[in-house]
Amino acid sequence: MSTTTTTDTAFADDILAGLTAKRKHLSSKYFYDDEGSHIFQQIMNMPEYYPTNCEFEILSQQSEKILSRLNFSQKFNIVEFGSGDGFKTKQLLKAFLNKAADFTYIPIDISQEANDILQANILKVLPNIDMQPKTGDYFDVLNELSATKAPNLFLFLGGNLGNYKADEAHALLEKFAKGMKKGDKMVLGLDLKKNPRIIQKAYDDPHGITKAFNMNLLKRMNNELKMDIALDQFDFYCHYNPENGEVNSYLTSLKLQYVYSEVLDTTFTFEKDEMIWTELSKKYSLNEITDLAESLNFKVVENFLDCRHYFTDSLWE
Ligand code: AVI
Repeated sequence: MSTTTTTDTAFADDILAGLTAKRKHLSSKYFYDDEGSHIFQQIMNMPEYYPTNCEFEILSQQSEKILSRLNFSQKFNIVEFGSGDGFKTKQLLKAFLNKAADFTYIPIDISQEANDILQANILKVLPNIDMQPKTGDYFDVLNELSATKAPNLFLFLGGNLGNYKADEAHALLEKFAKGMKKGDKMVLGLDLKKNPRIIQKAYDDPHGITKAFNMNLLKRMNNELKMDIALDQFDFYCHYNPENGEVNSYLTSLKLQYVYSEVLDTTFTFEKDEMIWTELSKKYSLNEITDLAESLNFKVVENFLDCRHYFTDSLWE
């Protein structure tokens, strides 16, 4: 592993741990290399993948209402974790500016390039916005901000919390909470439980795009860990369980096979039909959201729902 960089080493270590575990797993956080991010854009454009349109509808139609529930009496910060291309957030920012709200928009991303693209996208339509992107770790930036007097509205949109296991989601929100002062608020985008067939179709899509999204991780392993995985010897499987609200996704091995990684200098064995768990996408009920908020000493101010009640932007204080 001597030729890898620091980040690559984390990737290599995690893959090694995941593929040597009794129940093999890979982390969905590694889906998002350039190609994976491109495939995720395609997922968001599929008619079956409803969350994007739902959140777009909420932020286009209800941002003024969100603003009215903030009760900030002075200039405030809008701090966004993982803003992507800003397609949906733009709707909220536009509505806030139309209401002459006085705020600084602070998107945080680990990638300078992502911040540059976002800034160009936002400034194209909202040239007068006060925007101060920060590049770095969420929590370093949170620490910096906790020293400022201005109230903060934190945004964690897109249903990203659903990709964390229950204990990790709790720990993440706890860390957010630590960086918040009294009066600060947070909007959390959360996907809701609904007719199981609708959820199943959003992930087990007929175009094979979600399959490609998962398979891309194998390609990434081939490239970065110098592995010789035959992609056609793996399949994709996912399943929504309405009882616990979990979509679990897997790569499955189509035969007994041995795969060598030059970087890890390890040969991995995959049994026929062995499953490698790749992703959790958790769906919530409104009661679960209240319980989660209360377990962290937050209060749900209001759930802003789309017209079909598929998704919520949940305002917490
Ligand atoms: C980013 N995240 C909220 C998506 C989700 O719905 O869990 C990722 C995704 N995985 C498959 N489709 C979309």
